[in-house]
Amino acid sequence: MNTLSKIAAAMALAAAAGAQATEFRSSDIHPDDYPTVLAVRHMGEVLSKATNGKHTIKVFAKSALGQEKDTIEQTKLGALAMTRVNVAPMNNICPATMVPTMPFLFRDTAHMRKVLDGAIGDEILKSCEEQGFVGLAFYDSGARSIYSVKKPVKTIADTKGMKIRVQQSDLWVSLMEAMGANATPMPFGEVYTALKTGLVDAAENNYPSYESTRHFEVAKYYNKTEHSMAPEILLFSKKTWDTLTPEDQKQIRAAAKESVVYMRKLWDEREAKSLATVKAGGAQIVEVDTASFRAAMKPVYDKYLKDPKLQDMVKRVSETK
Ligand code: GTR
Repeated sequence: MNTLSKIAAAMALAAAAGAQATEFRSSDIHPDDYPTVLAVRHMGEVLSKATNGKHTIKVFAKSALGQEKDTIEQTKLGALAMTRVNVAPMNNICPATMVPTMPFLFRDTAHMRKVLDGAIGDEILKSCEEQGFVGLAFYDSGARSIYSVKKPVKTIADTKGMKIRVQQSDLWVSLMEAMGANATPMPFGEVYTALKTGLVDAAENNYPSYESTRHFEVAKYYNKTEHSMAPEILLFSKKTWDTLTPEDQKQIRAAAKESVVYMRKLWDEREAKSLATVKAGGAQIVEVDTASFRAAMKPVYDKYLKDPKLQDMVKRVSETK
């Protein structure tokens, strides 16, 4: 074969590879009916339709492929194409994800959505690329509040000395320390037993997670601290991404964006449904003096926002109307 025909043969092979159908594997720790799982499945349908079945997504729910830290690692290596996680386990890896995690940053859901849908959201997603992740989208995760086993939390005096489970992120440890609590970082899947055996006195999450994990059965007081609106993030492996054509990448991004709209509707419905379920299951919803918590958060901002770029980002978030 002469050089030209060798090149032609190689190009034909590459084209055939590009046209090959690919099933992207994606992971989630939540059960099959959870909004994040349904959203990525929906994204798969949109993508399959847009690519005439060339690309599909298979979602492995219920931690089938591991806890969030494990699946992040697999995604970085390219062993897994996608993972849907909270921004918290990305805080130590991709510093800009700390911004939307910051305590009492967003005024409300509308503010959070506006920021994450706009330029700031894009900047944060893009910043994970250096670490090996293509950030595709943010999903809602509502507001996180502390739920406790033995006593309610009404002001910051009540969290003093409390052992509270947090996600695996240094920022989260400091956040709890600012409340006077002792933070215990651990994977999501271990929290039920930790609450039940007294390893921790409390944990914190949104209504849907409090409900789906049945944590409300062991920790009856759901105290509305609403201290963070740390969103979910959908990550694609940069290693896998770089093997795709620009057209495929475009379709994947578009399908991810579409799934955000779908997810929000599911999320709003699920929050209401979960609240009703936990109340019926005996949970007490406790009103909290959130100002006392808010006033104690300065050390967290000072410690984690030393980088002027992140400080500026926080400023722009506050200025977003
Ligand atoms: C949930 C979130 C999960 C995980 C979990 C946790 O709200 O959807 O991704 O972060 O909280 O607390 O570990």
